[in-house]
This record gives sequence, structure tokens and C-alpha cells, in this order.
Amino acid sequence: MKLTSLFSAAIGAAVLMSATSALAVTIGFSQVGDEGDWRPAFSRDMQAEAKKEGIDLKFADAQGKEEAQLTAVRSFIAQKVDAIIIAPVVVTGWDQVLREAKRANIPVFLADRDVDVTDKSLYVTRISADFNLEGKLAGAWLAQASKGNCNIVELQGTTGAAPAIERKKGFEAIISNFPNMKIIKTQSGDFTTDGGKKVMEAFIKSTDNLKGVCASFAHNDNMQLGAIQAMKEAGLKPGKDVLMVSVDYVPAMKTELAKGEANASVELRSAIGKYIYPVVLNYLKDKKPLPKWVVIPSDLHTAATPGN
Ligand code: GYE
Repeated sequence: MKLTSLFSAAIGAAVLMSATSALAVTIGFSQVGDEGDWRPAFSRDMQAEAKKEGIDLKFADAQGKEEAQLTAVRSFIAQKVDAIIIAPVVVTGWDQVLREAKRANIPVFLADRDVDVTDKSLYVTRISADFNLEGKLAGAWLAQASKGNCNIVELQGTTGAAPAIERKKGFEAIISNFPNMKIIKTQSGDFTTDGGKKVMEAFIKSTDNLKGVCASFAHNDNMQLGAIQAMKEAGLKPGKDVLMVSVDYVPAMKTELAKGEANASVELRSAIGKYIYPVVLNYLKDKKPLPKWVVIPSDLHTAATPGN
């Protein structure tokens, strides 16, 4: 290639690049943090899918703090992004900042967790699994496995977070049909392995080594993984002495199910960028109103039904 044609090729490439970056959609994504195994998998997927779609993604990790999310969203507004995606730490405290986004004409989408706002026009739609159904699936599995007789210890997720609220409600809705199923201890382990371990240690102490306890229901796998450690350290056999049911179906839990140290886990898909971005991109194109919730399916796995 001659120098002149090389030069014009370079100019052509530069023009092309600036044309695509001028067209590129910019999306701000405010993520909860990196607690557990599920959340980082979700973050990685959102970043990889954004690359595939040619989206300029501004990713902000809130380290589990809602104030950090509010700051991130305000900075996205100041940067005039095309759309904002939020996975909210807790359900409360969103009205004001969502009004600010609306005033700036920036559409907001909720991914994964929910918010509690009276004016639903403050966001376009929420794309997520049905946490209430996850709780119901866990409860139904346990009702069947225990034949409706079960004293349960519960490890709750982060207080005020949508999955903690809804998984509890769904689970309770099912077990309330069985007079001999009840939650005898419940405490938040903040969705972390460490939190789950500490809570289970406390339960072990206060129930004389889980005497009379038939099951541990954890709002996520990481807390259950911590609970399994605590039980083993106390000489108990999780999965045998006590039925273990939780939510997420992360790879480490899949291993525990295969080993028989846990019994069931409801799968929460983490590769959900492929559901989320098309909804956002289509909306940016046609501005057609959407249903307030785009539901991602959930299903329960045991060692016998590992799925793929
Ligand atoms: O189950 C848990 C994570 O928001 C539904 O958050 C999600 C939950 C998930 O910390 O592992």
C-alpha cells in the first residue's frame, strides 16, 4: 500500500470511529456492589453484553451503600447519559433522584431489585426475576421434602432489599398452608457468606446445636454456604441432619448439592444483560410505553435435577 492510500485509510477509519462513537448509546449502570458470587457474575455479564451491543457503559459499584447509588445516578444525569439502569440496594429512598432524572428527560430502568415509589412513571420498567415466586418454590420444595412438618431457621438478605422482602413473603405464603411448618429463628446475614456463617453460629448456640431444627432457608446461596461451614465446624451434617434450601444456584452451591451438603437451590440467572439491553435500546428508539415488569423465569434445582 502506498503512503497516500495508507493515509486516506487512516482518515477513513478515524471518520468511521467518530461516527460510531457519536452514535453510540451511553448508559449509566448503578450496581449494588459485589457481595456474594451472584452479583459479580451479573456485573461481568452486563459489561460483556454492553461491549457486544456497542454500548458505552458507565459502571458504578455502590459497595452496598444507597447514598453511593444516589451520587452515581446524579453524576449520570450531569453527564447527560441516554439511559440509566439501577439495581437498587434497598427499595426505599428513590423518589427524589428519580424525579431529577425524569426532569432531565433521561429514562430509568430497574434491573434485578425493585424500588418502592408511588409514582410508577418515574421509571420505564423493571427487568428481573420474580423474587416472591423464588420464595414460593423454596417453600413448596421444603413442604414436600419434610412432608409438612418442619421447624425452620431463616437467613434473611439485606434488610429492606426487594429480594429479602419478597423471598420471605413467598416462602411464608406457602408454609402457612402447613400447620406444622414454622420459622423458629430468623435474622439478616446481609447476603454474604460471612454474614450467613455468623447468623448460623448464633442459631446453633441458641437452639442447643439446632435441636429440633429441620431446615435452613437462606435468601441466597452465599449465606447458606457460610451456614454450611458453621454447621460443619459444630459437628453437624448439613443436607442430612438439616435440610438446606436457598436461592441463586451459583456454581459453589451446585457443588454443595452434588456433595449432599445442601438439598435445593432456586436458580437466579446472572447472564441477564441479553434481556435488559434490548429492552432499553428498543425503548430509546421507539419510546413505546412498556409493561412495568419484564419477568425473567426462575426454577429450582436439586442434585437430581442440575440442569445445564
Ligand atoms: O440473590 C443475592 C444478591 O438482588 C436478587 O442479590 C439479587 C440478590 C441475589 O446479593 O445473591
